[in-house]
Amino acid sequence: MHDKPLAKQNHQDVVSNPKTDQLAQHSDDGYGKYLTSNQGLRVNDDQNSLKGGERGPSLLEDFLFREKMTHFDHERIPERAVHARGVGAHGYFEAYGNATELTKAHFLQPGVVTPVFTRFSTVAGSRGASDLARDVRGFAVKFYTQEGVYDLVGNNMPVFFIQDSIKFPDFVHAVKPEPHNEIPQGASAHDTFYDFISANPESTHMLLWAMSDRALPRSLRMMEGFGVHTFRFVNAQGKWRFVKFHWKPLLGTHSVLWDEAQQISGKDQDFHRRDLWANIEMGAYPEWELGVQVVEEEDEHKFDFDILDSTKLIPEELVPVQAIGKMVLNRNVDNYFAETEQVAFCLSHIVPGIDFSNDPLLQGRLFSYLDTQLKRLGGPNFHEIPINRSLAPVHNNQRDGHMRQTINKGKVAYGPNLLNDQYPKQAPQSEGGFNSVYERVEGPKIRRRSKSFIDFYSQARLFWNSQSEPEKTHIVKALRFELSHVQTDWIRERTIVQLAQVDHDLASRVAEGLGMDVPSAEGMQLNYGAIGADDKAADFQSAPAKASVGSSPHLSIATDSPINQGKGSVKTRQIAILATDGADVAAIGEFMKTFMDQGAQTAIIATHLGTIKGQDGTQILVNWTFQSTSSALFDAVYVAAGAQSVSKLKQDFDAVRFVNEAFRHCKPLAASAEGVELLQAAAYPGAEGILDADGVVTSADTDVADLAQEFAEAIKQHRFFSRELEAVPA
Ligand code: HDD
Repeated sequence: MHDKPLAKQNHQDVVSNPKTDQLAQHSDDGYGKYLTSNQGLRVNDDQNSLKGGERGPSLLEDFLFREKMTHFDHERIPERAVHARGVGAHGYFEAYGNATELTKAHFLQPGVVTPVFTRFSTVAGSRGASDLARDVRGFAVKFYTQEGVYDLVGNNMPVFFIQDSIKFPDFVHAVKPEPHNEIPQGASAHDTFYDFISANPESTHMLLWAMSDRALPRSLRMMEGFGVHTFRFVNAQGKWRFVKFHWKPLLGTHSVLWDEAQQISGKDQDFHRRDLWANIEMGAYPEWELGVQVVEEEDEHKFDFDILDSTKLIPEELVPVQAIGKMVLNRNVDNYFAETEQVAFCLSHIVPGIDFSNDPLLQGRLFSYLDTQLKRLGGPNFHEIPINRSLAPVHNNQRDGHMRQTINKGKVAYGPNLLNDQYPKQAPQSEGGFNSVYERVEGPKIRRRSKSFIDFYSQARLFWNSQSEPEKTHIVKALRFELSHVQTDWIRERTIVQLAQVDHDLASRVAEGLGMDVPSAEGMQLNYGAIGADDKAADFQSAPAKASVGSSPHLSIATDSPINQGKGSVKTRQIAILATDGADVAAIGEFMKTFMDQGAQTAIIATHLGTIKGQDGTQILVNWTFQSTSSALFDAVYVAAGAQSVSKLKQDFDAVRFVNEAFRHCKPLAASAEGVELLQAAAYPGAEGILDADGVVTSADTDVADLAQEFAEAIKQHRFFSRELEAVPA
């Protein structure tokens, strides 16, 4: 059916794969080549316009000027309607071969390795917005399988804000900058968003996810991915089962604090894309396992929620996630625009062995993605753009259209035909022809939300109950921050009332920070969503969250949660070493070697760039100064020994603040010998006990071996939220 199967290969080999080879045919680096026009004409002078005399008028005849200027004038294309800000990378997916009973999809068969392209994105911000916004993250993976392109277009959260895609334009208009003044950029903390949220309680569950630490990933390499919807797996015997997709990061799932995120957005708005790029360039390839939750057809209704409702998830305690393969991202793009900007993900890109469910949010997406590419990428031939091109051969009767590349031979452009012996022929299922699963569909033609969807608060409560105390504190703080940016009182009040339907403690803790009590829901219509003009609103009001809702530990990203167990590592962690002239350079060298051998990355932060001279005269290169970087960009901080160095650092406000902030952001700190004095200097009201705090490692002497070991254990804990104190003079 197809040319040579992709043999199982290791990291290095997989860099050169059929997709890379296909893209290579379209790549050009121009080095060693003469400058030409787009027509291949070698250009002799590209620096001067053609004029009538050196000081004369420019001539219309100057076709080189016109071609160059015209192409420049049309370089910009519409940004994506949502998810405009993103970063992509190439890699491969290796099947574990344990899904053959579940699906006939070729890329999931034993030993099959498939090239992939993955694009991560934020949702609300424009293309130039900051990476570290509080937002949902897009997690879109394009599999170039031998049966065609398969797109799994997910997010880093397993549920969504709305139950029916017809509401998507409303939701997006509400979260995007307000239309009268285009404010705020890439943020949900404003009136229209909370007006929508407080009128559409179907969004309550997702609101809590968006206010949780999940919305502030430490790195795109350290976040989960979810297909969100219920899909179907179809096996070779035609048997189908419901399936939900998960991506589990091998580095664990970790986040930053909101104050830190704001600092990072100020210091480096490319924080996430730089992190991904740099780690791939260094060979620290990020990896995720693809997992599935499988529900038999006959078990569709065994849950106390509807699996076709995308505001609901299936707790892993009820249906465990089975890992069926692994994705490794191991090659950065050669050109951002050509690859990451022009990549087009469409949910309708599926392969035999995978199919859709009747989830009303999914159904609308099947239209929107294809539709939106027509405008953004200039027409129906976007599939021919190299990054979107299938590795499986394409043969059909779709012709012409803007920017058509393929030259379809012959006079037959229709089917059925006899002139061309019916070619290109319909493929029998035995030959990989795709056919939708057979499903009896019955019911009146109706525009109505299913009653089985009308429980807006129970899973929100499940999520809240599943959070650790620090995670709950972060959700409360996030809602206080967001609602304090809402100008309209009654929108704040309505939102608090919605939260009270989930959990009263949640609502009262948020209200307290807003200087208000929890208003009564008495006489308040809580749900305006899902209701047509002639519907009785009362029929669509949800009861408060079921008291019986327990918790699902897999929903917490605390270091000791099931999803992070055994994943603590210093690999790719950024460690700041604070030192200046007079530091113990020998000890610093030993410290750096210890951590770089474990795959961590270290950087020396000093009071000046260049090199610092150690107490023994040896020199070491400085990476940053306290003015050119921030502790927010690092995972951990070590203060090196050396009396002269430490006394200089103690006099430097930025050095003191660097430690102070890192402590406030609950990061692991370490110091050797005199270095301990800088930690003490950074203490602030309420943090007098800085040296005894969790995650602070010190040694009286300059021997770094033991200290490094203890510090590594602290770094594996990611953060020490036990010391999250209110009053910090940062
Ligand atoms: Fe969407 C882009 C994910 C609901 C309509 N969406 C887009 C991208 C991701 C998602 C990751 C960026 C793809 C890329 O990187 O190029 N969208 C989701 C998820 C949803 C979701 C996980 C809910 C489960 N989206 C959703 C709905 C609709 C859309 C309900 C409309 C019916 N999404 C779009 C879009 C975008 C898009 C307007 C904008 C750019 C694009 O498609 O390529 O078609």
